[in-house]
Amino acid sequence: MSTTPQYDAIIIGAGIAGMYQLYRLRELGLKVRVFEHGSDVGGTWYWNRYPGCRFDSESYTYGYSWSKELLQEWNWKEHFSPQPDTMEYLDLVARKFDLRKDITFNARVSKATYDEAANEWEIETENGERARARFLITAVGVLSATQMPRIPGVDKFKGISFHTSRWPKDEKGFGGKDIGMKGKRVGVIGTGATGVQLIQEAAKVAGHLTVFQLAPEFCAPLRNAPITDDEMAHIKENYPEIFKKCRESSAGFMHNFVMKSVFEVSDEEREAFFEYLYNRPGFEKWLGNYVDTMIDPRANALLTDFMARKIRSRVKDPVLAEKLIPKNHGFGMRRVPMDTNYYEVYNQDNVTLVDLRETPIETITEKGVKTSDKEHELDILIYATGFDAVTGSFTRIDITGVGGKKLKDKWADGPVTYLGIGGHDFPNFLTLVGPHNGATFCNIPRCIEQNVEWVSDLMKYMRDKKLTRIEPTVKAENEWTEHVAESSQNSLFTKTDSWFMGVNINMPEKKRAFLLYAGGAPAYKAKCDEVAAKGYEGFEVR
Ligand code: NA7
Repeated sequence: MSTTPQYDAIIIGAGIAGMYQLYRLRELGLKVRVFEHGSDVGGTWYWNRYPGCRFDSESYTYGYSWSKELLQEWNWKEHFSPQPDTMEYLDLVARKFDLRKDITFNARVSKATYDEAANEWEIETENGERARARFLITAVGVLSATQMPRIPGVDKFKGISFHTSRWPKDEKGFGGKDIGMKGKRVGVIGTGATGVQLIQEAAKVAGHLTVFQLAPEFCAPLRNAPITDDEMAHIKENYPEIFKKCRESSAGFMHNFVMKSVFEVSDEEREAFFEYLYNRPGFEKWLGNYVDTMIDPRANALLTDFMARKIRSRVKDPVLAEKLIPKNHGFGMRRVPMDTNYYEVYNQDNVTLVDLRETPIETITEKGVKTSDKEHELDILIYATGFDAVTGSFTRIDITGVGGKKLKDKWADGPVTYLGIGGHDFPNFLTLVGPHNGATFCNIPRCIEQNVEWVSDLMKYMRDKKLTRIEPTVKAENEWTEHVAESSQNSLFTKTDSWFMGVNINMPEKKRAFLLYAGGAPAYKAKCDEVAAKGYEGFEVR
């Protein structure tokens, strides 16, 4: 008899999605085990501990909405929560709902194989541990497969060096370790949302900070502030309205596009509205703008011009300002990093921008970074070079479905999925926030809750009806994959290269394909609800 532990469901990952899925399946009375690579819960917030790491979502729209008690118990300290506070919150959730007892930590799942005869999945961790379950649910995150740059010599540097998502832990708290940047020569490679957050903090303390920029992003002010006791009391009273607003918005935020064209208003009115949004907190200047700024290139050009003028007004040296203004994409066509004083950092004497388009990196050396014109000597070198986005957290696991078919091969030309929640030849395999899922372009916990609740209802349905196997049909997954492509056609996201499009300079082998779902969270939820109401239409269930 096999000694491999047996469960009703195995969940991979103990981040926001995995923690809630565990709770819901346990409530159904299922025997569940979570396998988590890290040594604790938290997912993204466990791994990303670099200084400056924080939400770009309003904190009170980000927390779980499913426990009224938790909503009343927890006090957010800032409008955009810093990583240590978020980890403290997730620690509270884990303790309050006693989640850790069903999680195996330090256990990276490296292999998952569907056993057709038994109609079960078997997983194997890097440590060689195995487990079996009828259902395999992935909660592996969209941005968790760390991607180092493919630059010669990355292992040569003798100083302190790591990727931002591997920042060491502060053993006494919830945040990252103080690695001693004070007074040191610090280098940061990468200027995406992560690099922008880190650079602002490093510039405060480094003796000298050198930023290696390949191509700039359009950053916009976050306008964070502490939450007063009165504000928190008001938030607690208004949670139902806050979550309702998020549910009704296209991306799960409190912001929604203004259903008006930039061309319907006068130049003065448009400029005044752009200015108003620029002074508002969070993503409102992106996701609360005139609707055509994200669809019509001419409308986007007006907003882009406004944002470029803002950068010019914030950077003293006009030549440097031009280097910081993106010329290859318009505002909001790629993920917008949120800043506090990012552009002002470049007015400081202790900060240098190295434009890698002018002087590319040739190699990393023992002492620092050698660009085509000189060697930049450093004590600390941080890689803020991003992730193998969305699909990477799947393809880095050896996942085998029916007849030995590999998920990696199925997705070789871009993902093929049904609802971003599963695929043909992979029965009983459910991908929370998988590629093409509505949760991918969303204030993520809002859409995670929809995903988890839908999967939990499915589990209950199957149990009540004594069904044991569910698999999307080829027709359904082809139709959904086409719908994903069609619904992104109008959006400007597809008109430039970014991780949304699966483009990664360090992974030339990755095919260009839209990895998210741009049809909006309400439309996605409506479709999932319709599928369930029709007895899980598009799936073969038996
Ligand atoms: P991103 O947004 O993928 O940014 C990575 C950055 O690193 C970006 O500026 C890249 O330039 C740069 N990069 C990558 N490889 C290299 C090499 N080889 N040389 C120089 N520069 C390089 O990742 P983040 O971690 O900042 O953010 C990820 C998401 O996390 C973010 O969108 C939020 O949703 C949270 P490039 O863009 O290719 O010009």
